[in-house]
Amino acid sequence: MSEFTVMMIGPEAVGKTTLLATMYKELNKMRSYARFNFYAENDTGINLDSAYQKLSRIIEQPTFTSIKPLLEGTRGIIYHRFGISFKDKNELDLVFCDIAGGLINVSASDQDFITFQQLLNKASVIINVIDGAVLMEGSDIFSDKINKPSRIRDLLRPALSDKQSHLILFVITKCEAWLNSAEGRNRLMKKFDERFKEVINLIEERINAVGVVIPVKTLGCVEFSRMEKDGEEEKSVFVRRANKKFEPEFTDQPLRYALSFVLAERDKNRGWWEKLFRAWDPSFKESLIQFVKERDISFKTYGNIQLTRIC
Ligand SMILES: Nc1nc2c(ncn2[C@@H]2O[C@H](COP(=O)(O)OP(=O)(O)OP(=O)(O)O)[C@@H](O)[C@H]2O)c(=O)[nH]1
Ligand SMILES: [Mg+2]
Repeated sequence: MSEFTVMMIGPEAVGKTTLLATMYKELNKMRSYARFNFYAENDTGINLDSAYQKLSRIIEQPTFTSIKPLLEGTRGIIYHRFGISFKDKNELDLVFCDIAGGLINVSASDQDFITFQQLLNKASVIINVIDGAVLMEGSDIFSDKINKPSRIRDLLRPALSDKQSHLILFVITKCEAWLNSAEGRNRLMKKFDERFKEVINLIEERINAVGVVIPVKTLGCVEFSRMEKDGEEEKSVFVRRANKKFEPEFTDQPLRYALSFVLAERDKNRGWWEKLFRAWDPSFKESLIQFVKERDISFKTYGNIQLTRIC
Protein backbone atom coordinates (compact mmCIF):
# COMPACT_ATOMS: atom_id res chain seq x y z
CA MET A 1 0.00 0.00 0.00
CA SER A 2 1.28 3.45 -0.86
CA GLU A 3 2.09 6.27 1.53
CA PHE A 4 2.29 9.99 0.87
CA THR A 5 3.70 12.63 3.18
CA VAL A 6 2.02 15.99 3.56
CA MET A 7 4.17 18.42 5.50
CA MET A 8 2.72 21.39 7.35
CA ILE A 9 5.00 24.41 7.60
CA GLY A 10 4.47 27.85 9.04
CA PRO A 11 5.45 29.82 12.12
CA GLU A 12 3.76 29.69 15.54
CA ALA A 13 0.03 30.25 15.95
CA VAL A 14 -0.75 30.83 12.25
CA GLY A 15 -3.40 28.07 12.41
CA LYS A 16 -1.76 24.81 11.27
CA THR A 17 -3.41 22.57 13.86
CA THR A 18 -6.75 24.36 13.52
CA LEU A 19 -6.67 23.69 9.79
CA LEU A 20 -5.99 19.99 10.34
CA ALA A 21 -8.71 19.66 12.99
CA THR A 22 -11.39 21.41 10.90
CA MET A 23 -10.33 19.56 7.75
CA TYR A 24 -10.69 16.24 9.54
CA LYS A 25 -14.21 17.19 10.68
CA GLU A 26 -15.24 18.29 7.20
CA LEU A 27 -14.01 15.03 5.75
CA ASN A 28 -16.06 13.08 8.25
CA LYS A 29 -19.14 14.84 6.93
CA MET A 30 -18.24 13.93 3.39
CA ARG A 31 -18.11 10.22 4.01
CA SER A 32 -21.73 9.87 3.14
CA TYR A 33 -21.25 10.75 -0.50
CA ALA A 34 -17.63 9.86 -1.30
CA ARG A 35 -17.47 6.23 -2.32
CA PHE A 36 -14.22 5.70 -0.49
CA ASN A 37 -13.65 5.95 3.21
CA PHE A 38 -11.32 8.49 4.75
CA TYR A 39 -10.38 7.51 8.29
CA ALA A 40 -7.94 8.48 11.00
CA GLU A 41 -5.48 5.87 12.25
CA ASN A 42 -4.20 5.33 15.79
CA ASP A 43 -4.53 8.44 17.97
CA THR A 44 -5.04 10.87 15.10
CA GLY A 45 -8.83 10.90 15.43
CA ILE A 46 -8.72 11.37 19.20
CA ASN A 47 -6.15 14.16 19.01
CA LEU A 48 -7.84 16.11 16.26
CA ASP A 49 -11.22 15.63 17.82
CA SER A 50 -10.01 17.05 21.12
CA ALA A 51 -8.48 20.04 19.30
CA TYR A 52 -11.84 20.55 17.57
CA GLN A 53 -13.78 20.36 20.86
CA LYS A 54 -11.45 22.92 22.37
CA LEU A 55 -12.07 25.23 19.42
CA SER A 56 -15.83 24.79 19.61
CA ARG A 57 -15.85 25.72 23.29
CA ILE A 58 -13.75 28.83 22.84
CA ILE A 59 -15.85 29.94 19.92
CA GLU A 60 -19.02 29.84 21.99
CA GLN A 61 -17.69 32.62 24.20
CA PRO A 62 -18.59 36.18 23.17
CA THR A 63 -15.04 37.49 23.21
CA PHE A 64 -12.75 35.39 21.15
CA THR A 65 -9.45 34.69 22.80
CA SER A 66 -6.68 33.07 20.90
CA ILE A 67 -5.70 29.70 22.32
CA LYS A 68 -2.36 28.18 21.79
CA PRO A 69 -1.13 25.66 21.39
CA LEU A 70 -4.25 23.88 20.22
CA LEU A 71 -2.76 20.47 20.75
CA GLU A 72 -0.56 19.67 23.72
CA GLY A 73 2.98 18.88 22.85
CA THR A 74 3.09 20.55 19.46
CA ARG A 75 6.74 20.89 20.36
CA GLY A 76 8.49 18.99 17.65
CA ILE A 77 6.57 16.97 15.08
CA ILE A 78 3.19 15.24 15.37
CA TYR A 79 2.24 12.61 12.82
CA HIS A 80 -1.43 12.44 11.88
CA ARG A 81 -2.07 9.28 9.90
CA PHE A 82 -5.04 8.95 7.60
CA GLY A 83 -6.03 5.99 5.51
CA ILE A 84 -8.22 5.88 2.42
CA SER A 85 -10.02 2.62 1.93
CA PHE A 86 -12.24 1.36 -0.80
CA LYS A 87 -14.45 -1.71 -0.55
CA ASP A 88 -12.84 -2.43 2.84
CA LYS A 89 -9.33 -2.50 1.39
CA ASN A 90 -6.80 0.12 2.39
CA GLU A 91 -5.61 1.75 -0.85
CA LEU A 92 -3.66 4.82 0.21
CA ASP A 93 -2.09 6.29 3.33
CA LEU A 94 -1.57 9.98 3.91
CA VAL A 95 0.65 11.15 6.73
CA PHE A 96 0.15 14.77 7.71
CA CYS A 97 3.15 16.00 9.70
CA ASP A 98 2.17 18.90 11.94
CA ILE A 99 4.97 20.90 13.51
CA ALA A 100 5.29 23.35 16.34
CA GLY A 101 5.82 26.63 14.52
CA GLY A 102 8.84 27.33 16.71
CA LEU A 103 10.64 24.47 15.03
CA ILE A 104 11.33 26.44 11.86
CA ASN A 105 13.56 28.75 13.85
CA VAL A 106 15.71 26.39 15.89
CA SER A 107 19.35 25.71 15.19
CA ALA A 108 20.12 23.62 12.11
CA SER A 109 21.91 21.11 14.37
CA ASP A 110 18.80 20.43 16.51
CA GLN A 111 17.69 16.80 16.03
CA ASP A 112 14.00 17.73 15.62
CA PHE A 113 14.95 20.28 12.99
CA ILE A 114 17.06 17.75 11.07
CA THR A 115 14.11 15.31 11.03
CA PHE A 116 11.81 18.13 9.95
CA GLN A 117 14.01 19.17 7.01
CA GLN A 118 14.36 15.52 5.91
CA LEU A 119 10.58 15.08 5.97
CA LEU A 120 10.12 18.34 4.12
CA ASN A 121 12.55 17.27 1.40
CA LYS A 122 10.69 14.05 0.74
CA ALA A 123 7.16 15.43 1.16
CA SER A 124 5.01 15.25 -1.97
CA VAL A 125 2.75 17.98 -0.69
CA ILE A 126 3.80 20.91 1.48
CA ILE A 127 1.20 23.11 3.17
CA ASN A 128 2.45 26.54 4.19
CA VAL A 129 -0.09 28.09 6.53
CA ILE A 130 -0.18 31.90 6.50
CA ASP A 131 -1.82 34.31 8.99
CA GLY A 132 -4.11 36.34 6.70
CA ALA A 133 -5.01 39.04 9.23
CA VAL A 134 -1.38 39.95 9.82
CA LEU A 135 -0.66 39.68 6.08
CA MET A 136 -3.41 42.21 5.31
CA GLU A 137 -3.32 44.61 8.20
CA GLY A 138 0.06 44.32 9.87
CA SER A 139 2.89 46.64 8.86
CA ASP A 140 5.26 45.08 6.29
CA ILE A 141 7.81 44.48 9.03
CA PHE A 142 5.29 42.79 11.32
CA SER A 143 3.80 40.77 8.47
CA ASP A 144 7.22 39.37 7.52
CA LYS A 145 8.08 38.79 11.17
CA ILE A 146 4.98 36.63 11.70
CA ASN A 147 4.68 34.80 8.36
CA LYS A 148 8.42 34.62 7.67
CA PRO A 149 8.45 34.36 3.85
CA SER A 150 12.28 34.49 3.67
CA ARG A 151 12.58 31.60 6.12
CA ILE A 152 9.97 29.61 4.16
CA ARG A 153 11.95 30.20 0.95
CA ASP A 154 15.16 28.99 2.62
CA LEU A 155 13.44 25.83 3.90
CA LEU A 156 11.85 25.10 0.51
CA ARG A 157 15.02 25.61 -1.50
CA PRO A 158 16.69 22.27 -0.57
CA ALA A 159 13.34 20.47 -0.85
CA LEU A 160 12.83 21.70 -4.41
CA SER A 161 16.39 21.11 -5.51
CA ASP A 162 16.06 17.38 -6.25
CA LYS A 163 14.10 15.82 -9.11
CA GLN A 164 11.05 14.89 -7.07
CA SER A 165 7.91 16.92 -7.80
CA HIS A 166 6.26 18.97 -5.08
CA LEU A 167 2.92 20.66 -4.66
CA ILE A 168 3.06 23.66 -2.36
CA LEU A 169 -0.28 24.80 -0.97
CA PHE A 170 -0.33 28.26 0.56
CA VAL A 171 -3.29 28.09 2.91
CA ILE A 172 -4.31 31.50 4.23
CA THR A 173 -6.18 31.43 7.57
CA LYS A 174 -7.76 34.17 9.72
CA CYS A 175 -8.97 35.87 6.55
CA GLU A 176 -12.76 35.54 7.01
CA ALA A 177 -13.14 39.33 6.79
CA TRP A 178 -11.71 39.46 3.26
CA LEU A 179 -13.55 36.48 1.84
CA ASN A 180 -16.93 38.16 2.01
CA SER A 181 -16.43 40.17 -1.19
CA ALA A 182 -14.64 39.77 -4.53
CA GLU A 183 -12.84 43.02 -3.85
CA GLY A 184 -11.55 41.75 -0.48
CA ARG A 185 -10.43 38.49 -2.04
CA ASN A 186 -8.52 40.35 -4.77
CA ARG A 187 -6.78 42.49 -2.18
CA LEU A 188 -5.80 39.36 -0.27
CA MET A 189 -4.29 37.79 -3.40
CA LYS A 190 -2.43 40.98 -4.27
CA LYS A 191 -0.96 41.19 -0.80
CA PHE A 192 0.12 37.56 -0.92
CA ASP A 193 1.91 38.17 -4.24
CA GLU A 194 3.65 41.17 -2.78
CA ARG A 195 4.86 39.69 0.52
CA PHE A 196 5.60 36.16 -0.79
CA LYS A 197 7.37 37.28 -3.98
CA GLU A 198 10.62 35.50 -3.09
CA VAL A 199 8.82 32.20 -2.43
CA ILE A 200 6.81 32.52 -5.65
CA ASN A 201 10.00 33.25 -7.62
CA LEU A 202 11.60 30.08 -6.26
CA ILE A 203 8.61 27.98 -7.35
CA GLU A 204 8.52 29.59 -10.78
CA GLU A 205 12.21 28.87 -11.34
CA ARG A 206 11.67 25.14 -10.83
CA ILE A 207 10.06 22.75 -13.27
CA ASN A 208 9.27 20.26 -10.47
CA ALA A 209 7.12 22.60 -8.39
CA VAL A 210 3.62 23.98 -8.47
CA GLY A 211 2.03 26.36 -5.96
CA VAL A 212 -1.66 27.03 -5.24
CA VAL A 213 -3.03 29.71 -2.89
CA ILE A 214 -6.10 28.58 -0.94
CA PRO A 215 -7.69 31.09 1.44
CA VAL A 216 -9.88 29.23 3.95
CA LYS A 217 -12.38 29.93 6.68
CA THR A 218 -11.37 27.54 9.44
CA LEU A 219 -13.76 29.13 11.93
CA GLY A 220 -16.10 31.27 9.84
CA CYS A 221 -17.68 33.06 12.81
CA VAL A 222 -14.63 34.96 14.03
CA GLU A 223 -13.56 37.98 12.02
CA PHE A 224 -10.62 40.29 12.13
CA SER A 225 -11.50 43.61 13.76
CA ARG A 226 -8.35 45.73 14.18
CA MET A 227 -4.67 45.83 14.93
CA GLU A 228 -3.74 47.01 18.42
CA LYS A 229 -0.48 48.10 19.93
CA ASP A 230 0.70 45.70 22.62
CA GLY A 231 3.76 47.50 24.00
CA GLU A 232 6.21 47.53 21.11
CA GLU A 233 4.36 44.71 19.36
CA GLU A 234 1.34 44.74 17.08
CA LYS A 235 -1.53 42.40 17.87
CA SER A 236 -4.55 41.42 15.80
CA VAL A 237 -7.94 41.54 17.53
CA PHE A 238 -10.78 39.31 16.38
CA VAL A 239 -14.49 39.50 17.17
CA ARG A 240 -17.02 36.74 17.41
CA ARG A 241 -19.82 37.48 14.91
CA ALA A 242 -23.04 36.57 16.72
CA ASN A 243 -24.95 36.17 13.45
CA LYS A 244 -22.49 33.65 12.00
CA LYS A 245 -22.05 29.98 12.78
CA PHE A 246 -18.88 28.01 13.43
CA GLU A 247 -18.77 26.79 9.89
CA PRO A 248 -15.48 26.01 8.21
CA GLU A 249 -15.40 26.67 4.46
CA PHE A 250 -12.91 25.53 1.84
CA THR A 251 -11.02 23.38 4.37
CA ASP A 252 -11.63 20.36 2.13
CA GLN A 253 -9.81 22.07 -0.75
CA PRO A 254 -6.23 21.41 0.42
CA LEU A 255 -7.04 17.69 0.52
CA ARG A 256 -8.66 17.73 -2.92
CA TYR A 257 -5.55 19.39 -4.32
CA ALA A 258 -3.24 17.02 -2.46
CA LEU A 259 -5.07 14.03 -3.91
CA SER A 260 -5.04 15.48 -7.44
CA PHE A 261 -1.28 15.65 -7.13
CA VAL A 262 -1.06 12.10 -5.76
CA LEU A 263 -3.14 10.87 -8.70
CA ALA A 264 -1.06 12.77 -11.27
CA GLU A 265 2.18 11.46 -9.73
CA ARG A 266 0.88 7.92 -9.74
CA ASP A 267 -0.13 8.12 -13.39
CA LYS A 268 3.24 9.58 -14.36
CA ASN A 269 5.18 6.81 -12.58
CA ARG A 270 2.76 4.01 -13.15
CA GLY A 271 5.44 1.42 -13.99
CA TRP A 272 7.41 1.59 -10.76
CA TRP A 273 4.33 2.35 -8.71
CA GLU A 274 2.63 -0.88 -9.66
CA LYS A 275 5.84 -2.82 -9.11
CA LEU A 276 6.16 -1.32 -5.63
CA PHE A 277 2.52 -1.28 -4.62
CA ARG A 278 -0.54 -3.20 -5.62
CA ALA A 279 -2.45 -1.76 -8.61
CA TRP A 280 -5.50 0.26 -7.63
CA ASP A 281 -8.99 -1.02 -8.11
CA PRO A 282 -10.12 0.93 -11.25
CA SER A 283 -13.35 1.99 -9.60
CA PHE A 284 -11.34 3.34 -6.64
CA LYS A 285 -9.42 5.54 -9.08
CA GLU A 286 -12.70 6.62 -10.63
CA SER A 287 -14.13 7.72 -7.28
CA LEU A 288 -10.91 9.53 -6.36
CA ILE A 289 -11.08 11.40 -9.66
CA GLN A 290 -14.64 12.36 -8.84
CA PHE A 291 -13.53 13.74 -5.46
CA VAL A 292 -10.63 15.64 -7.01
CA LYS A 293 -12.80 17.12 -9.76
CA GLU A 294 -14.74 18.98 -7.11
CA ARG A 295 -11.72 21.06 -6.31
CA ASP A 296 -12.19 24.75 -6.83
CA ILE A 297 -10.11 25.68 -9.87
CA SER A 298 -10.42 29.42 -9.36
CA PHE A 299 -7.49 29.48 -6.90
CA LYS A 300 -4.37 31.22 -8.16
CA THR A 301 -1.51 28.93 -9.19
CA TYR A 302 2.22 29.39 -9.74
CA GLY A 303 4.86 27.32 -11.50
CA ASN A 304 4.29 24.06 -13.35
CA ILE A 305 0.52 23.56 -13.28
CA GLN A 306 0.88 20.38 -15.37
CA LEU A 307 1.93 18.62 -12.17
CA THR A 308 -1.63 18.54 -10.86
CA ARG A 309 -3.25 17.59 -14.18
CA ILE A 310 -4.99 14.23 -14.03
CA CYS A 311 -5.75 12.03 -17.05
N1 LIG B 1 -10.11 34.03 13.25
C1 LIG B 1 -9.42 32.93 13.00
N2 LIG B 1 -8.65 32.40 13.96
C2 LIG B 1 -7.95 31.29 13.68
C3 LIG B 1 -8.00 30.68 12.40
N3 LIG B 1 -7.20 29.60 12.39
C4 LIG B 1 -6.66 29.55 13.63
N4 LIG B 1 -7.11 30.55 14.42
C5 LIG B 1 -6.75 30.77 15.83
O1 LIG B 1 -5.33 30.94 15.93
C6 LIG B 1 -4.84 30.38 17.15
C7 LIG B 1 -3.64 29.46 16.90
O2 LIG B 1 -4.05 28.36 16.12
P1 LIG B 1 -3.23 26.97 16.06
O3 LIG B 1 -3.97 26.12 15.09
O4 LIG B 1 -2.98 26.44 17.41
O5 LIG B 1 -1.85 27.46 15.42
P2 LIG B 1 -0.56 26.56 15.03
O6 LIG B 1 -0.07 27.11 13.73
O7 LIG B 1 -0.90 25.13 15.08
O8 LIG B 1 0.44 26.98 16.19
P3 LIG B 1 1.72 26.16 16.82
O9 LIG B 1 1.31 24.73 17.00
O10 LIG B 1 2.00 26.88 18.08
O11 LIG B 1 2.84 26.33 15.81
C8 LIG B 1 -6.04 29.65 17.76
O12 LIG B 1 -6.56 30.46 18.77
C9 LIG B 1 -7.03 29.53 16.64
O13 LIG B 1 -8.35 29.50 17.10
C10 LIG B 1 -8.84 31.27 11.39
O14 LIG B 1 -8.95 30.83 10.24
N5 LIG B 1 -9.53 32.40 11.77
MG1 LIG C 1 -0.10 23.55 16.28
